[in-house]
Amino acid sequence: MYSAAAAAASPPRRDFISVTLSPEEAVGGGGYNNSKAWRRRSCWRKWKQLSRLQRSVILFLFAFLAVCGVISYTSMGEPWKSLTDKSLDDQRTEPEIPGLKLANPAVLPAPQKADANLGDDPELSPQKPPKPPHVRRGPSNLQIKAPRRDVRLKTRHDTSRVVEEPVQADKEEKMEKSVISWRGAVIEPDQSTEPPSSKIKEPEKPSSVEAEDQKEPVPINERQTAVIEAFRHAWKGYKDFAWGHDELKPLSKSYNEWFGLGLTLIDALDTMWILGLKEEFEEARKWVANDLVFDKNVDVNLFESTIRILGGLLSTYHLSGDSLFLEKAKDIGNRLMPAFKTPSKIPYSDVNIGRGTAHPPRWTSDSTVAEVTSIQLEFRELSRLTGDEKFQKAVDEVMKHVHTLSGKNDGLVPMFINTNSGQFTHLGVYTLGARADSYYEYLLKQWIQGGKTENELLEDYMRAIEGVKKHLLQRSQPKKLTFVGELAHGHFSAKMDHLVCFLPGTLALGAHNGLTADHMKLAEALIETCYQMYAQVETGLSPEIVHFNLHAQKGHKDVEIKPADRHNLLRPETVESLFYMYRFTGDKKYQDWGWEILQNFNKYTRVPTGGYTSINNVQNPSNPEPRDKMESFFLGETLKYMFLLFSDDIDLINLDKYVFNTEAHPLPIWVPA
Ligand code: DMJ
Repeated sequence: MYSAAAAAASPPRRDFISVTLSPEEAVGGGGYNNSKAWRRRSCWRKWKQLSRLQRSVILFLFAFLAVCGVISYTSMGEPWKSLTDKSLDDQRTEPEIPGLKLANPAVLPAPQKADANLGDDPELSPQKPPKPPHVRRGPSNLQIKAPRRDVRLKTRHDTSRVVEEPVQADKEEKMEKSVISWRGAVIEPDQSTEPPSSKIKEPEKPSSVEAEDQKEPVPINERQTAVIEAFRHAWKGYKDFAWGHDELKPLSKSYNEWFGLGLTLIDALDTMWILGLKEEFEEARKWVANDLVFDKNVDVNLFESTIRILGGLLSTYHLSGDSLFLEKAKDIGNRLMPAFKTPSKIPYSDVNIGRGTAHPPRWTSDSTVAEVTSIQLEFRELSRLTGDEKFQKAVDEVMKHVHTLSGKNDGLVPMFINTNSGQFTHLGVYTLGARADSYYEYLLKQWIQGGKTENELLEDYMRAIEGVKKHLLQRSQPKKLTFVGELAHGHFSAKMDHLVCFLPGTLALGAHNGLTADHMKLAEALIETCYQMYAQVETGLSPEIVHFNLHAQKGHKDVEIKPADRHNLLRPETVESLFYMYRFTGDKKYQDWGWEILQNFNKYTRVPTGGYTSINNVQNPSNPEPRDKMESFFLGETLKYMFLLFSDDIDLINLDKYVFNTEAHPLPIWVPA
């Protein structure tokens, strides 16, 4: 601290810098008699002996040289500066992955830096999404806290199977703090999604409770009203003939039991909440409170019960704030945990939730890759809500392990993984369809859920999309539709499952979260293809699988359908992607396409006495051959995404606050406290 009294008492400090500049001081400054001083004095004398003209010339020369010096310094500095910038850029695009050229370069441009694309096409700006023509009710102030830091760090290092090199860990740590980058995706970690603090926290509250700033409700429009009507009709069938059972059989007016856990009812809970169906919701809630019992000697599929039941309960808890749903979620979560007790910690496919035992299917010790890697959003959220790290630890270990496995092809994964060895099996077959689909979806969504800090997930996702471009993308004839085929032992097949239609939505979500705008271009091309999978078919409904024509043939469309593939199970993937595309672009054509699809569901799958049914033949409008089954995801996903697609309220499940699990149950994105 500066004190005025102390300053006055102390002797003045001599500043000898003035000696060299002031001739008076230099001359009269006795006592400073060394050779340097002498040389300075003699220079001064010589200067004094020069004529005025000579001095002026010398001064002018000095001034001239000084100006030249400054100019040449700044112009030399530029190359150095740009060199430094370039080397930083190079570092940002690490790690380089060989062979990332597109299989069909004509389809899409090579990946570019995100910010480079921004200038070209502001509509596709990943950082600033285009303003859709929505009625914005203003941002809500949801504050969703990330899980305790110690949970996440421990899981990263505790794994017994994955031994991390300290250097790698160090590198990761550094990456987490600075710029996240991967081949063209340069992302500054969001301020609002910084890693959480290491403080131990109380279990978290539901997001609805923390939502401040409630806005005026946006009125429901005509198309949304039509979705509500469709939902009510489906619900009527379920209520009348299948109440409390897993699935409605609308034609035989009965039900199908799979796990015996009221699957449709639980899957539909948050849809009812979102659609504003209070009465129906209350009735269903009563059933959950009084009749939903997990203490049952029954085998359930880990993946299906996680995404539909655990996911459904968690999202309903968040939307309603009703702790009943969290209690039920904890119960089923705990009962599913025995699945992870395997030699490799890759979970078994089936669990007996009453006995607490787990096992693989009878014919193999393999699990499906999509299944073991698409339960993470739910278990991680359960850890965050309960403060119990075991759920997250178990599923993070699976991801960590899969990250290190060999047998991938440019980020594309095989379809099976062995629960004993932990290795991929049935190598050489790569698809974005059944058995692999949601692996890719959950890489991106976990990264988003966790606040965009878990770089391995992003790396694997980006690598995989490059793998898709390199090996699986082709264009059909005659319409030149971009589609995602399959690769079996080096042979390309032009087969595409309807399930793959989740991909445009996922790509668009990635672009919205700052990934390269190139992904958005691919999303736009693929959603057109998915729409054509409906539009080119006689009923206007997509079959389960299509084959695309690679060569133009007179009278042939792009889409060919084999007899065994012409069923439609009321699946959601195309409508799901239409929803994302509309949210991010505001292009009404996506709503119109969804509207056509809803009308065709009504025309060909609606059962007059209540409910909707899967059909066997999308190519026969006069007899689509009803299958007598309404899948739970029709209520859980298809109708929910329809309702959201037709909505102009971007705060109706805001995609910057929620991430949908693969069964369309929205879970909060974590942000720091
Ligand atoms: C749903 O259970 C989920 O969307 C899952 O990821 C894929 N299959 C069905 C819907 O088609």
